[in-house]
Amino acid sequence: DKRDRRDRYAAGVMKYQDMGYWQPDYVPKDTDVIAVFRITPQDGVDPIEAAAAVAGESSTATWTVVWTDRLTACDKYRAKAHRVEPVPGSPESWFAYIAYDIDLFEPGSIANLTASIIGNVFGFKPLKALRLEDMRLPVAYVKTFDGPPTGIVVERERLDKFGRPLLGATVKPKLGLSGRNYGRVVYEALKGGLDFTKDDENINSQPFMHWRDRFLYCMEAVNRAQAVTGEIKGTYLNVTAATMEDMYERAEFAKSIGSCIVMIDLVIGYTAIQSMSKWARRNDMVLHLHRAGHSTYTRQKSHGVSFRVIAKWMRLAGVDHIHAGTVVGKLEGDPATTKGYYDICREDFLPQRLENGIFFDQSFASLRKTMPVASGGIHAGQMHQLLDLFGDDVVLQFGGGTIGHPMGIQAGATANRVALEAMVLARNEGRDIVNEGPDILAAASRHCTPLRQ
Ligand code: CAP
Ligand code: MG
Repeated sequence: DKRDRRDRYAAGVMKYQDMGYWQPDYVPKDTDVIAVFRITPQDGVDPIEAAAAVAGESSTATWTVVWTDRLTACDKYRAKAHRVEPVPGSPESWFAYIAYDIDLFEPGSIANLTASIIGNVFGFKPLKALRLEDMRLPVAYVKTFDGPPTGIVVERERLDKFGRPLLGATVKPKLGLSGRNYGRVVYEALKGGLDFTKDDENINSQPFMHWRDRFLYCMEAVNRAQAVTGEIKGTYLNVTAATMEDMYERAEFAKSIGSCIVMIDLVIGYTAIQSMSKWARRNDMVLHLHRAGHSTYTRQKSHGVSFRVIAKWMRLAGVDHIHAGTVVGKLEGDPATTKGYYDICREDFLPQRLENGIFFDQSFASLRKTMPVASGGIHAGQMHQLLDLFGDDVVLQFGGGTIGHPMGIQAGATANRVALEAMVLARNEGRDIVNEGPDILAAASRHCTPLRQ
């Protein structure tokens, strides 16, 4: 058998499907990890061979049979492509379902999971393009992760805010403000009615404002705003930095001066995210994740990784907030797909729903829930659409939509808060907020000059 395979290789006809990576009769076990990839083979490449190659290279294979395979339980460890079907409306592409034995993965490590599933295959020659669309993560594997340190329920209890979306704003301009001026933006926005303000993705510790200055001025603003409003307020202090040591130092400092929340960017990497999640869990802090950088690999429909997969990984890795899109704002995203992202963050059990891009039933095995964040080009005039799309468990974040208000930052915040309160009230009274939304806003604005403006 071995010699026969070698001869076939030498003749150029040995294929991944001959090596056991295509098993059309395989029935995935409850404990298997399953991935569905969108495969676009090169011209002339058989889609089944392309699927087998992805299964092979994302598990045990290299380009040829190796003698040492026989020293392992090779059939158990081979990933098994078991279903290949055409992508509707896309004649070049195929959905390939691949099952992986749970023992291929180190418990509780996103780095290890991703090194297999997206580690080697995306640059593979027989493929024109490859996209990881969704994954079914078995309960046995989900249970090896700690998940969000705080979660939606406990975050609301700490904030003492219920029955409505939370409101936030990203401080603008993104770069260039001094610590003192930055703190003024935070104070005005919180005093005007927002629950949170937020550092932007790219504000860390630049020459114009070192991180300690920002943290100190921001917390002074939070404390003053809490005193004048009688509400609990927060500001996401971005602790993203060059090293873990720096991030821990910044996070410790944020906690020591009374912050309830810290922020990280997706670009810090999976291991750093899991480390910060562990830190947040030990320190009773809320952990906000800004998905900075994701569109470099999530946006193309034929190549990369769907954001729904990133959202799943991040709930396991353990973030309390994650940016998940707005539908109506300045960044791309359609309602059905975005709903799928929100459900991944907020549901305990998610049934397969292809119209929302959910390929598999997925249980989150009682991991806490991640609060999705709608951010990017939204404003008070869209409040009815935002509330209808996302419901209550969401942070609505208006950067330009607060700080760009013609009457100033505090007025911008007040406009957002009044619009939200009016819309929640109307919804709770059973009104049709989608169709009556503009009228509801107009009525509320008769008593609120900032909203009218
Ligand atoms: C929004 C924002 C956020 C994006 C991120 C910006 O500002 O601060 O980073 O929303 O996108 O820099 O554009 P505005 P996403 O509120 O002024 O638009 O949430 O999709 O990751
Ligand atoms: Mg930003």
